[in-house]
Amino acid sequence: MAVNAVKAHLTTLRAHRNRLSRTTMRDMFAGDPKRFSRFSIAWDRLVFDYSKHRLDAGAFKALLDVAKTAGVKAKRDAMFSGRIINETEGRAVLHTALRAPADERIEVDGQDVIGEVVKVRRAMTRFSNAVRNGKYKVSGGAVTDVVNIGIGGSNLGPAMATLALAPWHDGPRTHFVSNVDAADLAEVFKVIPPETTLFIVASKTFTTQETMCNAQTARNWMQRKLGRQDVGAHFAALSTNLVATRKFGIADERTFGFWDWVGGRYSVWSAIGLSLMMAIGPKRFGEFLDGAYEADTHFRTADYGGNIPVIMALLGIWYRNVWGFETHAVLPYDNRLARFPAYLQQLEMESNGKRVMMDGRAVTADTGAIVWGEPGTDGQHAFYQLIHQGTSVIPCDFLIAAKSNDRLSGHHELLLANCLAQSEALMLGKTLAEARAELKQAGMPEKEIRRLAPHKVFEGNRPSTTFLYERLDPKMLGTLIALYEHKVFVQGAIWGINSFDQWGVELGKALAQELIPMVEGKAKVKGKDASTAGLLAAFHQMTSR
Ligand code: G6Q
Repeated sequence: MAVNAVKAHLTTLRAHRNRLSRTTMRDMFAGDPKRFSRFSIAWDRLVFDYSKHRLDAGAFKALLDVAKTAGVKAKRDAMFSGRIINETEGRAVLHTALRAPADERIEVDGQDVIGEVVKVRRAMTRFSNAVRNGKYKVSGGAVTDVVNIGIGGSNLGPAMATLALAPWHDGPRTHFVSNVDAADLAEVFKVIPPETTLFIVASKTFTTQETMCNAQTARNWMQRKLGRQDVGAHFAALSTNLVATRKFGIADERTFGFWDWVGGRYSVWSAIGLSLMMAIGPKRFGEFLDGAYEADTHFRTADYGGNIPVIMALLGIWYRNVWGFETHAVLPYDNRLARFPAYLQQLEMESNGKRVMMDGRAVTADTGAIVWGEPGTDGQHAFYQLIHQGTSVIPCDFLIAAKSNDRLSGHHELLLANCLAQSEALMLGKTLAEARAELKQAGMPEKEIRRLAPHKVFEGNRPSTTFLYERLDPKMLGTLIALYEHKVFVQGAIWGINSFDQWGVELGKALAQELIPMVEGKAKVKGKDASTAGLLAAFHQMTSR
């Protein structure tokens, strides 16, 4: 029977919440000069600061007890060893095998998987090298542009990581097309030279509507532009479905496989990372994997109390289930991590947006938080107002590098100061007395002070975590992603849900399929609710004008 481990501890956790409600982080910092060292973890390249949370030793211990009750360690070991933990799809969950050392041995159904992983990575490396050094030729010679066509897990990972690692690009230009909206592909068509472009069709199933539509349009466009039918050399595939890739006309030597134990949103480490490998090269791609492996090792070996993903997960549970905070903001002070919040949105919300437990019974407590965010400092001039003074409390993750990858003097100091200022302001807030004193100091008359001061009060006591890392490089990016992956795993283990299926995506897909002939006007609108039927009628009327 699936168990939600929070339930057993709820009374204790609520008592801690009630106790902590009577104090503030400001007071806790004032009363404990060691608070930062007590509530932070320092690796050589990364500091994880969780001291700005509504937490003290007692509450922290109570949270660690939740992880113990959930048996996180045993569940973690089951995942790493290739047991079928994705029960609704009957699959192992082994994205960690994709970054494990070549001499490790992990079996699924008695078959070693590492050998297969290494084989595919070697093939990817050979192909990437040939494309990057110009030995692989398409109609117009060496490849200058690579376009990854894929959606969801087959897009977000490589697109996010390719942007994040732009300073390491020394390969062909890379482009990403995901949306079936023609605008996405049309904008890329404007900038790519057809004679020297390579399309990578990335789809685990090779049946995804949007991807297949974009891939077919890309092939037709190439045939038209090049004036020939055979454009095979301009296409590669990343897929587990060899029958479909062959049918599409992509030769096996340009098809890179993976396995059903790699979930879409966990697949950037697999062949799905080919576009990234082409951009930064196989060596840097290897460092990206190494960074993730470092996080895996930490997750497997550190005690709960010193385990970064376990603490990230418990803080999420603390706020979601005990304080009732619904959303979680990811705020990278790192412009090249612009797509990181979107990537985490999929990772967290598709994994833990579940309403039943592993055994099918309805969950009895809230699961996955709503994840959102944008890079700072831009967000400061937009939505931070609500984080500071709105009525919802939004726990935040701040991410920032100690060293910038760009040498424009003065910028990074300003960026870092802003990042630290935000978490400080959220934690400290500003009392009415402080607001009044400030206005008085500025020489404001008492009547005005009384009118304005309430608007200048910041409640404070708003929680945040800060990740300060040495530099955003391939290895660090790998580490950061893997830490969040394990956070999601721990939360799923505690809630007793399956973090590795995604049935919620299916219903919309099926209904879209059914609607296509009605949209095309090839079938009568039948069996639809009044709103859908009304919108279809209006659509047909507008398009007939
Ligand atoms: C991820 C999801 C989903 C998936 C896309 C694309 O975990 O399963 O986002 O990645 O639907 O699927 P294909 O790779 O099969 O085209």
